[in-house]
Amino acid sequence: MKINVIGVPLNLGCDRVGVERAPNHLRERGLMQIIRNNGHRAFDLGNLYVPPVSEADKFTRGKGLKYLDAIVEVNNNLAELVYDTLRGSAFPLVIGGDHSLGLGSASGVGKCFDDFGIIWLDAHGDINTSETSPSGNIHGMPLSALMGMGSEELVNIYSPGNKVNPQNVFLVGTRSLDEGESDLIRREQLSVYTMETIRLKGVGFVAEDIKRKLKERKIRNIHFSIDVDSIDPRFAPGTGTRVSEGLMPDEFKSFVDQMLSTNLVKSLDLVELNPDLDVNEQTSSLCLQIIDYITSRL
Ligand code: HAR
Ligand code: MN
Ligand code: MN
Ligand code: MN
Repeated sequence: MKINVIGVPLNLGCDRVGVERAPNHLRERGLMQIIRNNGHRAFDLGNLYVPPVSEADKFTRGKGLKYLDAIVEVNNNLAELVYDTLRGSAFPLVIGGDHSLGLGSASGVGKCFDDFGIIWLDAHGDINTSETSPSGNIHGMPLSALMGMGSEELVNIYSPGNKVNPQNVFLVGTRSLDEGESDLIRREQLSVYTMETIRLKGVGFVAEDIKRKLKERKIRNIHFSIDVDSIDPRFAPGTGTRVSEGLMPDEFKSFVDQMLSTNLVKSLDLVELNPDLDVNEQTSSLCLQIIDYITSRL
């Protein structure tokens, strides 16, 4: 398969330095060779340009949406690159950077496949709006905007309006939700598989349930957005918003494996690795293992 690696050195969505270094950090540790060793034609499309910002740019569009203009610009470019990659029959592997990039990658996928679904593997919901966000950090908002909720600048990234049907969105590994996020989940009746559910029923059950819903809803294409903070911080400490009681690495792999075995996954994000916060390169090594594992199954 042809795989296009797209680096997104974005930290404006989490408002914390370090995460922007992840794409180059992984390249320097053999990222491209790992993909090629799995038999793929891999192309490194480099890093997207992130405009320089000053502290004064942080609140120019209101307190609830930090660095909005720069984040919109990066995501417009990312969406186009993901769309072009899919049109060229290649697989976009998007390496973050913070999770606000999910806005761009999923929007690019949505232009190519109108019936697509999103699997959001994450400790967090990332479905705040500017009104419900406690932080104003846009990496906590991409999923709501993709479903057409929240500020119109985020909703209208790349193309006007919502990108995905809430029925086609699956949150997995969730264990940290803000009040407004829980309200939205209830209101939209979203499919959420919390860590509590996973502990009760197992990842195997969750994967099967998602596969059943994919069939039921005739979803033919999936964008898989993976936040490394879904993994328990004992195994993945190098990330900005650690939440305990996460997935064990083998549970993570088993879930990823089951999703890839559907053959419906058409693009993938790996986000929120922060090399500055890592301990003995544990998290970056794990990310490379994950990429090896994923690309061995594509
Ligand atoms: N829910 C919190 C907020 O909106 C923190 C969520 C963001 N953290 C992430 N995203 N790493 O998955 O600010
Ligand atoms: Mn196409
Ligand atoms: Mn996230
Ligand atoms: Mn997260």
